[in-house]
Amino acid sequence: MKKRLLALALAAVVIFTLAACGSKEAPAANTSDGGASAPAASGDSDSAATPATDSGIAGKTFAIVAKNTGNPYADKENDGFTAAIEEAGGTALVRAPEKPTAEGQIQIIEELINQQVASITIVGNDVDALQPVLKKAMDAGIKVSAADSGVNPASRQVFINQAGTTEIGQALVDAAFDLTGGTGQFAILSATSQATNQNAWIDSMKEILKDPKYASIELVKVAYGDDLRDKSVSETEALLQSYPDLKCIVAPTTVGIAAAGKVLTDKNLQDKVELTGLGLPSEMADYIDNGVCKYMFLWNPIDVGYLAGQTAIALVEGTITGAEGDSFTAGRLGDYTIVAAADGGTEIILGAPFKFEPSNIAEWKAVY
Ligand code: RAM
Repeated sequence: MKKRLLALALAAVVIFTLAACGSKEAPAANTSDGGASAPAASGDSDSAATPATDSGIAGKTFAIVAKNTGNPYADKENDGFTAAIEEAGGTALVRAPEKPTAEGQIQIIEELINQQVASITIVGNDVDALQPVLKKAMDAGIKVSAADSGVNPASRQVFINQAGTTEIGQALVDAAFDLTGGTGQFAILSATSQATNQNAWIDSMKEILKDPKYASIELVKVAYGDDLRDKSVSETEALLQSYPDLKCIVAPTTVGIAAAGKVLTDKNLQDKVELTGLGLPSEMADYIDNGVCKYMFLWNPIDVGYLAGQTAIALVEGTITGAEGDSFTAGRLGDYTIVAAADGGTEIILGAPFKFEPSNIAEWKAVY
C-alpha cells in the first residue's frame, strides 16, 4: 500500500512538473509567411529590456524629425525612437513639419542646432536639399543619422534602413506580377515625388521590371498622393478613370495604400483592380479581410524607430562613428553591424520585409 501511495505521489509530481514546464514554453512563433521571419513583436511593454543607465546620455536631447505630422506610421516610428532614448535616460524630442517638404524640415533643423541637441535623426523629405543644414549640424558637433527615408551620404553619418531596397522592390514587382496573373497594366501610388525612400523603391522596381520575366506587365503611371489622405484618394480615382484596364495598384506608402483600399472598397472593385504595397496592419485589416488587398508587406515601424534611437545613442556615446564595419548592441534588438549602402554611404538594415495576409493580419493589427 505504502509503495502504491509513493508511486501515485511520484506520478503526481511528474505530471505537475511537466505541466509547469509546458506553461513556461514560449508562444508559437509567427511563421505563417512561409519563409520570412516574423517582425519582432515589440512595444512599450518591452521597455524594461535595457535598464536606464547613468552614462553620458542623461540630460542630453535626441531629436527625430519625421516627414510630416498626421501619419500613423510615423507615430509608431517616433514611439520606438522615444522608447530607446528614454530607456537610456535621455530626452527624446519628436518634431515634424505639417507638410512633407524639405523646407519645413530645414526650419526645424535650424531650431535644433540653436537648441544644441546631441543628435538629429532625419526622415528625409528630399535626398539632397537638406545637405547644407545637416552639414551645419554636424559641424556644430551634433550627431546626424537618417532613418526610414534617407538623405545623401554627405548629409549623414549612417542610414537606418528598414529593409534592403532591392528586396522591397523585388517583393512589390513579384506581387504585381502575381496579382495581375503575369499580364496587364499596373500603376504605382507613391507619397511625394521627392521622398528618398519611395524613389529608391520605385527605381529598384523599374530596374527589376527590365527582366524578360516581367515583359507582359506594364507600369503605366507613377502617381503621387503626397502621403496625404485626400490627395491619395483623388490620385487613386484619377488612375481608375485614366486607365480603365488597370489590373493592380502598388502603393509603397502606408497612407497611399489605405486610401486606395477605401476607394476600391467603396467602388466595389475587389477582384477587378488588385491592391498591394506597404501598409500598416491596423489600417489595412479591413481591406485584407474584404479581399480588396490580398496581401501586402511592411516591417515593424516601432523597431525602425527603436533602432534609430539606439543608433543615435551609440553615435553620441562614441561606440560607433557610422563607418562600415562598426558594430553595436541595439538594446532589445541585439547586435547590428554597419554596412556599405548602395549610394556610397553606410547603413544599418533592420531586417527583411514581412508579408501580411488573411492568415496573420488579425494578430498584427493590434500591434501596429
Ligand atoms: C509611409 C511613409 C514612410 C514609409 C511607409 C511605408 O508612411 O512614406 O516613409 O516607410 O509609408
